[in-house]
Amino acid sequence: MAPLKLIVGNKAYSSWSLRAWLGVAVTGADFEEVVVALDHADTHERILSQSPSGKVPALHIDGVVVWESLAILEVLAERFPAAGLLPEEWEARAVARAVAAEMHAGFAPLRRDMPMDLKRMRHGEGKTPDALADVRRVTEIWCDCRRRFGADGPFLLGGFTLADAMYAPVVTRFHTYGVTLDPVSQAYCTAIEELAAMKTWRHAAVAEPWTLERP
Ligand SMILES: N[C@@H](CCC(=O)N[C@@H](CS)C(=O)NCC(=O)O)C(=O)O
Repeated sequence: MAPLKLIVGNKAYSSWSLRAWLGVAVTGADFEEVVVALDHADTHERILSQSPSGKVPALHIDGVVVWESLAILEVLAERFPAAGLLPEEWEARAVARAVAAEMHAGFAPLRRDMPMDLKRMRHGEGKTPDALADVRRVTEIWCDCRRRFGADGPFLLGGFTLADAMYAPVVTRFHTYGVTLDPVSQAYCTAIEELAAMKTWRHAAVAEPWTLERP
């Protein structure tokens, strides 16, 4: 297989990019990374030359371009089955897909009011009633997954799967905005933050030259 190429946005702010990047990172495959700075005059043109939707992330794999973070994760799960991005057991696999799809399709208030920001702590901001309702649903999902499937590891379905990639930016948001969590959710957040790939991404995000006041 030719090396993969992943197009991402600013690591400090592009939560959709983080999801796909984690998926690629856990496959262990060689990949080229192209970072396109968001909110610049040429951003749209640069992304469009690599991604037909005009959005990041986009994955170039064996001559095919795949866009949409969840589709990228599904393709990676299919092409790299040993990476375990989808659990083997059918019930866990079904739930992984359901909670990943719920993240992809929903939680608009959480995404609007607590945008990912790896450059600043924003305690005291973002905790609108609608965002806090999303926090309750997210932590309900996490606690349910951990109770039902968490015996074999610290992640939602035990081992790291595409569901964890989808929720990883939410973990960073809870940290940035100082959201108080139940012990199970807090332990899950720690497991995500301790991932080597997550530390690599965060480190690169902090070193980026671009800083946005309001991501
Ligand atoms: N549904 C898409 C969302 C992608 C998205 O909105 N990406 C943002 C960055 S996080 C983007 O490309 N923005 C560039 C722009 O709108 O110019 C996915 O899951 O990949």
